[in-house]
Parts: sequence; C-alpha cells; structure tokens
Amino acid sequence: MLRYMTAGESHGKCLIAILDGMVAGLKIEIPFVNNELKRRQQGYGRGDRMAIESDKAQIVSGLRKQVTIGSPITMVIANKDSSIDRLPPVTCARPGHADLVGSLKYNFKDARNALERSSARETAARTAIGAVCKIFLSKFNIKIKSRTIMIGGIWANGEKDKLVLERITTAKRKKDTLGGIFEVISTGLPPGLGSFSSADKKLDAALAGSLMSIQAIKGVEVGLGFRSAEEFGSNVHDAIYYDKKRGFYRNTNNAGGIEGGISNGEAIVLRCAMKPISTLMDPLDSVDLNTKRPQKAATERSDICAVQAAGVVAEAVVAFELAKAMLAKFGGDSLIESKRNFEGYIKQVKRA
Ligand code: EPS
Repeated sequence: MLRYMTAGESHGKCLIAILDGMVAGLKIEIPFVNNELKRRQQGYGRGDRMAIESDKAQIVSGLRKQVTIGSPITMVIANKDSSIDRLPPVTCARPGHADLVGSLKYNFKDARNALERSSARETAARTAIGAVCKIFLSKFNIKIKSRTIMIGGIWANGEKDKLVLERITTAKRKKDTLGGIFEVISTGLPPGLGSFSSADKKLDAALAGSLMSIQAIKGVEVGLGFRSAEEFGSNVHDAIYYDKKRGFYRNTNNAGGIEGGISNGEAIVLRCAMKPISTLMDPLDSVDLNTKRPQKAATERSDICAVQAAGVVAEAVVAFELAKAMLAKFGGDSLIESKRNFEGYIKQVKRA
C-alpha cells in the first residue's frame, strides 16, 4: 500500500516527507521535484516568507543513482527561517486558525506550539510527495493540472486576470485576506480505479478527504458538484456512447470522471473552496489564552491570498491518491511489473 507521512514545524530546522510503497525502477528527476516546490511558492498575494525560502528537496533515502529501489523515500526540505526557539509566544488566538483549539487540546499556554505545525508550510512536504507520485503517473500518461477559478468573489477570466489581482491588492491595502476556488483536472486515467464495494475504497471519498486535509480548504466538489442538485437527472447524467476506436465514451462529464466511487475513464474534475487566510493584519476580536481578557488577535507574517499555491498542493495530494489507487488496482513492486499489469487490463477493457 502506498502511504506517506510528513514531519516538521514551520520555523523548525526542516520539513521531512516519507513516501513508502513506491515501485522500484522509477527514475526521480530532482529538478522536476524542485520545480513543483517552486510552483507552490508562487502566486500573487504570497507573504514575505516566500522571498526568504527557496524550497528544494534533498532525497536522503530510497534511491540509488536517482532510481527508486522500493524502500521508503525520504525527502528533506530545509527551512531558511528556522527561528522556532527565538520566536515570541502567541497568546491571543487568531480566529480561523488552529491557535485556540490546538491550545485547548494539547494544554498549551503558547499557541505557537500549535501554529508551528498547523501552518500551511507543511504543504511543501506534501508537494514533494506529490511530485514523486506525478513522475510515477506520467509513466501511464496520467497528467494533473490545476487552475484558479475565482478569488474573493471575482471570477478568473483566463487572461491577465486584472480584476483578480486588483481584488488581492485591495485586500492587502485593507490589511485583509482572501480565499477562492480552484480546480484540479486529472486526465489519462483508466476506468476502474477505486471501488463501490466498500466505503473506504471509493475513489471520490479518498480524493475529497485528502483535499479537505489541505489547510484552509472548506469545500470540495466532484464534477458538477453542488449544481447537480439543481438540475433534472436528464441534464446531469452523462449519456454513454461506443466507438470501436475509443471504446465507451461520453460527450459530457458532469460526473467529473467518477461513477459509483470508480474512475470511468473521463477526466477527474475536482474543485475546492479555500477560506481566506486567518492571520489578519487588522485583527478580529479575541481573548488572551492565559489572562482570559479580551484582546485583538495576534498578527504574524503571513500570506494575503494563497489560492494559486493551494491548487499546486491539491495537484500533489490528488497525485498521491491516484498513484495509491493505481497501485491498489495494478499492484507491482517494480515499474515494469505495474506497467505489464496495467497494459493487460487496458487490453481487457478495450475488448469488452
Ligand atoms: C507558508 C509559510 C508560512 C506562511 C503560510 C504558508 O510562513 P510564515 O508563517 O513564516 O510567514 O506564510 O502559512 C499560513 C498560511 C499559515 O496559516 O500558517 C508556506 O510555506 O506556504
């Protein structure tokens, strides 16, 4: 089974990502991994931390001469700002962040103990995991892309998106923050990933769960999503056609590529709503954790808007879930074995 774990605090020494269960015989191009990390650092509205860090992964286990050997892959991303022990305590919890709940749960008097791990900096480690999974998926011609759809109520128009940039500039001027919506599209998938047989095998549930685990994500849609609730069934379900060359196909994809918890061979279309960043430079009312007196929430260096970066992180978690589902279906301890099993199944599906 493919699984991963990350460790590390936002201002600790480094972030660590361990990916276990990846096949042997996969060449890992480090520049690709680092480029994914760079993509995650970009986007209009990011905070000053992004100017300090230039995230790079060092792979310290699981490879020989850049090729996987089937053992756990460990990646280390150093933090240039590793000031965790020098940073001041945070006692006025920021509404929306994990400060208050984290302090109550772990019995902290200083919410920094909570915010250091709950910070979205952790997503750099997940981006590195996703990069390795993307390399694996690319061997099967599976591709994953994301795009920003809306920021703070302004819909992106695909060009320079002047209005979106203006909206972020306004948020900055008002010492405020913004969220938005982004889309993740995966193409080239075979039908048959995931299963209806048990709740924990449903592909849509796995994807939605991992997208919801990204910091600040408050909603996930598959395909037409919430809008499918407004329409007649005849307008929602994707009629089925068959062609000798293409096999079974659809002219619409309202299902977002998943029916019955199983990929149907169409593009998997996922959309996420991200809430605005919770550190506000003009802070909301809060209460001091220790004195219990009313006080404005703490301020920290932070982003104003990170929707574009969250899209890159979402690509990574989707890549992990799809790689996991591919390995669950096709197995294999080496890339050659997985590919052989995959190709045999594709022939079987085409014959159907
Ligand atoms: C982030 C690093 C953090 C934040 C942001 C994401 O760096 P710092 O707190 O040192 O400025 O910019 O984290 C949050 C949004 C958050 O809520 O903590 C990163 O690497 O993406």
